[in-house]
Amino acid sequence: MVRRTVIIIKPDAVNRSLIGEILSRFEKKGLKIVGMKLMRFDVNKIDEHYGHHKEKPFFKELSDFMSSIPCVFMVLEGKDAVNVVRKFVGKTNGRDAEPGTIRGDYSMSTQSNVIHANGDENAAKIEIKRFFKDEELINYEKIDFNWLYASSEKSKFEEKD
Ligand code: 3AN
Repeated sequence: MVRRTVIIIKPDAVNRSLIGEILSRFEKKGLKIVGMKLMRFDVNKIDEHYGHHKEKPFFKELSDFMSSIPCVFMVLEGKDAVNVVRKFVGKTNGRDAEPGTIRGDYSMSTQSNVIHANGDENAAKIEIKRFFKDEELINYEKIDFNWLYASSEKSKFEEKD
C-alpha cells in the first residue's frame, strides 16, 4: 500500500487564490504534508506527465495552461493516501464531479479543474520521483498520528513503510 501521493494545485486554482482552501481540506482530513513547493511546470515534464494526451487536440492548450504560472506541488502521506486523495479530488470534468469533492466544489471545466492527483499507486511512485528529489521529502512525526488511526491501522500502515 503506497502511503505517499502527489497532488498539483493547477494554475487556475493559483490564479483564483484557492491554494489555502485546497491545502486546508487535506490537512483537516489528516493527510500529512511531507513535500511542498511552488514551481513553474517545466515544458519537457509536461510532455512526460501528459504523454497519454500528446496526440489530443487539446494538448497544446493544456501545455500552455499548465506552464502559464507556477503550480503548487505537494506530496501527501497517510494510510491508503492514493485512494483517499483520488476520491477527494473527484471526476476530471468539474461539472460532473460530485459536490463535496474539490473539483465538484471549485471547478466548472475539464481543463481548468483545479488539481491533479495520481490515478493509481504506480503513478504515485513515478510522479514522486518526477517532481521531487529525495532530500525534498521530509520524514517527521506529527502529534495527531495517534488520534487519526486505531492501533490495528497504525501497525499495518507502519509495516508498509
Ligand atoms: P485526471 O486529471 O482526472 O486524471 P486525465 O489524466 O484524463 O484526468 O487528464 C489529465 C488532464 O488533462 C486533466 N486534468 C485536464 O486538465 C486535461 N484534460 C483531459 N481531458 C481534457 C479535455 N477533453 N479537454 C481539455 N483538457 C483535458
